[in-house]
Amino acid sequence: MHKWIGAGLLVLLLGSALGPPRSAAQSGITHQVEPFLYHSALITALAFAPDGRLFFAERSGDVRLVSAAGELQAEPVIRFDVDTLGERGLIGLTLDPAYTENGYLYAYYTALDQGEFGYGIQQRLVRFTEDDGMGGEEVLLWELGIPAAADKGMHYGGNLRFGPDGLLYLALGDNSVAANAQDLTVQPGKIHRFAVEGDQLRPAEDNPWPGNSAYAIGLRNPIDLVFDPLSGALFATENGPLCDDEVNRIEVGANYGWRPRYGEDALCDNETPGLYPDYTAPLVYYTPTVAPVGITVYTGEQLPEFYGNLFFCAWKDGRMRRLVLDEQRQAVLFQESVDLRATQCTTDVEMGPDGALYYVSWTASRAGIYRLVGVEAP
Ligand SMILES: [Ca+2]
Ligand SMILES: [Ca+2]
Repeated sequence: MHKWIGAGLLVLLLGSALGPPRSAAQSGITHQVEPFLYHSALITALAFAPDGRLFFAERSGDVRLVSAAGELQAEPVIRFDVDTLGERGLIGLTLDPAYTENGYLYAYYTALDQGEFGYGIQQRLVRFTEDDGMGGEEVLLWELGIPAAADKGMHYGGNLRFGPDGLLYLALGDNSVAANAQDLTVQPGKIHRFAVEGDQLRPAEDNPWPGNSAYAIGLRNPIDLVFDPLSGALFATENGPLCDDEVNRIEVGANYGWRPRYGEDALCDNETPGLYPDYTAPLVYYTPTVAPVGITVYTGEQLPEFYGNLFFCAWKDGRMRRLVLDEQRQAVLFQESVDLRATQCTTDVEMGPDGALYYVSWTASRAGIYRLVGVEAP
């Protein structure tokens, strides 16, 4: 489903659907919801520093910083000149694995055309150095021009993450052209894996298609990535058309099946197993769609009942899904919506260094960042 659009209306429609809050005793759940930061701008990605400070991306182009105590720094850390048509904007943010030593942050955004390519816009992956809350000059590591004629302002993905292998993974949507997802000569519609070498990104040496940054293909609009701390597996959310929203376990060289005329002259893959020979089944899928966005795995101590569970936010209904995985991390044993009281899980969800589960609630009132914290057992 399309994101970033019409959420105000969505909130009005959903406001009454959340139902009365359950007490901890009734539900057997021992968490409670706490506001962390009220903030009206649309936050697309959360990125914690090891010291508890939280960087976050606003879709309109600012990276902001909030202290572990919830105090927002007045000045943005850095401001990017972004295009916000459709699903464009600042949509990815992550810290370097050695951030504590080098202060590096990486961002992914859709930039206004600078003229030199003759395209409408560029998708850019940049790095900047943060020092005492302020970002230095951005360094362009990678960019992709989008032919204006083909682009509809939709499906750019995408967050970016460093894996346990030290390589940088980027989730790219298909730029509204389904054929891109199966075409290894173009980059949209895939998850890419790069080695960062100085100020350049190179395809990782053991990528499945030599010399190509593609790591997995056949994706329509993957939004967020998480490396499972328990297994090292990579999980990613994926947005299907009117069917097959997915959470995928991303395997090297796998094809997740998105292609032209999907769901039109053929049925959707997940309800028609065997339809597409190269198709890799998702961990779980949703038809009708819910628009899965931010994702994380919880491994903190505050919420022991959630340990090892996968969580994702759904843009379309504002619910936070909790997925309990099997020991091999290959299948979903159980899932439910988490009780968020009157808040929603609109975009990203991340575990903080304090072991609370933070999420973005973009609602008509009291929008901002909330967290699930543990409650002392009675
Ligand atoms: Ca798929
Ligand atoms: Ca996340």
